[in-house]
Amino acid sequence: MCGIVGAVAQRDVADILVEGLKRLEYRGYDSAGVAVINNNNELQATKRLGKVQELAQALEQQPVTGGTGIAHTRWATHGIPSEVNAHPHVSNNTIAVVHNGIIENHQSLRSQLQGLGYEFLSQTDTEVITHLVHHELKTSDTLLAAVQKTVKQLEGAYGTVVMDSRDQDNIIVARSGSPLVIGYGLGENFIASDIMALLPVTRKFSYLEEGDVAQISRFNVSIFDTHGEPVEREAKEANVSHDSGDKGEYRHYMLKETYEQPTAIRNSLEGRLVGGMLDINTFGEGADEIFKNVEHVQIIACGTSYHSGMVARYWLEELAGVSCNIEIASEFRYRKSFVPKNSLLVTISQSGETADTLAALRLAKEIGYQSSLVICNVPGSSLVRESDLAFMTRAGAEIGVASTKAFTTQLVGLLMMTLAIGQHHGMSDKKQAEITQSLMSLPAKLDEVLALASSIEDLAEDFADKHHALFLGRGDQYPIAMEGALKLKEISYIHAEAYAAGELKHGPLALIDAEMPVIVVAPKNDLIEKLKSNVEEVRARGGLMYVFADNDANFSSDDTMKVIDVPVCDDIIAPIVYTLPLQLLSYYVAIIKGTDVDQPRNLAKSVTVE
Ligand code: HGA
Repeated sequence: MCGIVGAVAQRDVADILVEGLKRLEYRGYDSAGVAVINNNNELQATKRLGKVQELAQALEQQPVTGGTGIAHTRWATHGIPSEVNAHPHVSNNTIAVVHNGIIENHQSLRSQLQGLGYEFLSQTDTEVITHLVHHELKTSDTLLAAVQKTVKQLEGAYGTVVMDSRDQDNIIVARSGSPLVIGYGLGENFIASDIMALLPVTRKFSYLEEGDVAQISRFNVSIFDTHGEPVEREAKEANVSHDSGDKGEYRHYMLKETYEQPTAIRNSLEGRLVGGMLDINTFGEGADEIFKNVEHVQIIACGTSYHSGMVARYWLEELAGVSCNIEIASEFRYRKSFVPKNSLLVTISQSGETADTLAALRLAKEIGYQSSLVICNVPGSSLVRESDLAFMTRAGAEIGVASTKAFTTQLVGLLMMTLAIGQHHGMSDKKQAEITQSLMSLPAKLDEVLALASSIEDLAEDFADKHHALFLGRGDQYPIAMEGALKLKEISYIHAEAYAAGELKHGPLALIDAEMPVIVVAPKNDLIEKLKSNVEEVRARGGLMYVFADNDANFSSDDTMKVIDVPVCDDIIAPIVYTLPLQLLSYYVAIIKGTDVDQPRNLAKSVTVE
């Protein structure tokens, strides 16, 4: 959350900064700002409420010039979205700061600084950094030293970039809890919260580690660790395409990313199932040894990733015969939990920077988890660097805030992990072959599902005037019902709940009437007769149902039920197959409701704050 870009160059950087912000807008979009130092050593700061486009227009009308600058797109935590609260924040017309994270001791620092005569203009926690740097500079030789002293006083999380209008040659950056990546150019260097922002200007990147402070100038980058000792952070070439942030022919990123799922899954499978055999190196060095010793799996995730983890629990226990628990990261990290013997901690995160999940991984290491594995879409991210093993989902850049291809490729990774663990726990050759074949059949199957788009679009009309919806599923389709409900909430703002269908009679049946559409995920499987009884319970109470089912499940449309015919598929991959129609349903409902599909209100991607 919150996107940061900074540059020290020999050319004007405003356009680079704004382009970077556009590429980071998925991280926050309630306001945006830029500050650039001009040739007279003056700060030119422009901020706008709303999207980066508003800022870009303001800069077109009143351009800023200069080779050193910082920029920010905000997702508010402290203080309402407003121009005053937008970053960069400035102290005494000299020090400008952008920040991602939360300064937890901001109130006491604010009082302290007010006592020293500093006047606060915004309601943000960030502004304390600005004045603190200004204050520390009075007794420091360099901006670097002032920032080093400042960060020692900060509690909480930050990725921050600081510049001083009197010094056009340097910007200072610091990381603790929120990601920052340095981009290396020729006679120019950059900083950003994500490499996406800098792909138009460089391919060479190095990630800052926790506690690092760095001085970035045109020809040099010096990094210091938490003790102030100089350190090297390996620079690597990124092999992501420059255009991966492009919407192409699609109206929204979410639709593009929904349609990319067959390709994303093909990429995710490529080279990993060699001759029908899983290549264990897919998970990294030492995977075989780790999987051999696993007796229990603890999955930790948030949001959509939590739902993929829930599906994995069904797979791990049923297919691999290994016990598995799953917990939301923000709960796990703040309670004392029992660590079963020989437990593997599995985290799931699209960005690899999810603050709660990262904190949970660090805690797990402290409390005795033997090994860790992450399912992640971003190489080099914090979770990848800090885990023993990693499965890279290869979904490609996902820009739509509502996750689509990241989710289904996570499921692919989790199914491969099930296979890998199962191989060490007596999974039969037949079962292994079945899983492998199912996985291989997925891309073509998903192409068939996407062909349902126009009939799902027709269905969406029925939801336009609804305020609530109920999603039902059983077994490994229960988490898919949850994901369907989350998607609908996120982008259409319709209140949606998901229930394991067997729970209906324990409460939610009371809600059923003609105003509460009920969406049922119903592939033909061992639970179909049970699910059909639940469907009858809804019908008997005047409920209207939308049933996603294959032919073999034997549902037929009537006055109270519309059946959407989903292609028949293997049970194992059915959770992945049934995800797509629900994504499409949410998308088309959101279109009818006229919401901002890619950037729904109040949300942001890459949740780097608690
Ligand atoms: N706390 C700061 C930055 C918020 C943030 O990092 N969001 O992701 C603010 O509220 O401006």
